[in-house]
Amino acid sequence: MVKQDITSSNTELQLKNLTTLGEFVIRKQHEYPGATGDLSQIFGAIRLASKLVHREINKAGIADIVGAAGAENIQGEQQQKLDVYANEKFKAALAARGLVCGIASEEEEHFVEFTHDLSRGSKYVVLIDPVDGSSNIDVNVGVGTIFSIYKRVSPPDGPVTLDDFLQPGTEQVAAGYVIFGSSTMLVYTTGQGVNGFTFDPSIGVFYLSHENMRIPEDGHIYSVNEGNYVHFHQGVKKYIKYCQEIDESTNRPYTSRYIGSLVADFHRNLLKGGIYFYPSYANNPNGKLRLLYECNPMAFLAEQAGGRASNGSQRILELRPTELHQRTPLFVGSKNMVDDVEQHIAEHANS
Ligand code: AHM
Ligand code: MG
Repeated sequence: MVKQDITSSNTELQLKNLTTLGEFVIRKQHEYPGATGDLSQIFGAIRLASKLVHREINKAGIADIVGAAGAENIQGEQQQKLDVYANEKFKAALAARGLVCGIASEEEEHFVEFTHDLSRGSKYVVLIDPVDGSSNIDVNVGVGTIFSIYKRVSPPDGPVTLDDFLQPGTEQVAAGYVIFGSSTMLVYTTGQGVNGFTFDPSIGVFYLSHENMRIPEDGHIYSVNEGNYVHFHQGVKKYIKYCQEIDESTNRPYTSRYIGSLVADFHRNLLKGGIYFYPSYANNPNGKLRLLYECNPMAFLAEQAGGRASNGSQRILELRPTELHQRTPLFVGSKNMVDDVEQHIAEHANS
């Protein structure tokens, strides 16, 4: 991983060597003869909306953006003002470029078709969680935007259909997240590795800061809401106990870290090695997280970085979606850790 230094006192000189997100996307596009530049434009829209959300998040506390918006989304969860704001900004930015024919969002019950002339015949659909972990906003903890891009499967001259959105994760053209943390970063993949860009708010530009990100095969961090422990199935309980046992050869006990913000937990584990999991529990056989706009994009990123993502027994990317807001258990992160948890689950499948 190449890290570029922007902390030098001679910042102007250093900046000359930095690659911006826009330059990087165009450079990649030139590596593929026949590429139309559509994806570059979609990234332009995501970049713009991310900057607006960054600005708003950084005003949280002094502007009227913190707290509940007074409505519930389709999942029956309180919508935060920022959820509503971010949803509108991403929708508007994606609609304005005319390359996307519709989006599906955690904040909308149904998919939204873009019907203006500009979008007619567009080839792509976007699925998005505009602000994941938004309940953390009020307490100044990192949150993120998660996105996933597919080519539509319906004829471009007809209406957008549900099938355009209900595609398995293996069909993703690109996916990524923006983490609004101690700094804002955009991390994405188009299936050619994972790259991360750090936002310089003073000039409003994302710079390539983490090139070709790789997740260590053996991590030492496990991230789960252990408050749900009593409700977990036996295999998951046994795995948590395994993480806590002493074994010098595997560097156990592991460290427990849980922010409660998928993007932030995933990002840390991507950099340091670890596993994030949200299993099924009690009366929630499918866990909490949504397959299409939370799990699939993270699974694509994890695999592209050398990691794995599973629902406990199957590869997340191969699950066949049947509903827009479908949930699935998720185990994602360092390859060997996901292997281990799957093994524990299989061993205790009948207990
Ligand atoms: P959200 O999309 O409503 O924000 O829910 C998803 C979030 C994840 O970011 C996070 O990992 C998880 O829910 C936390 O849930 P819990 O508080 O049950 O641990
Ligand atoms: Mg979410």
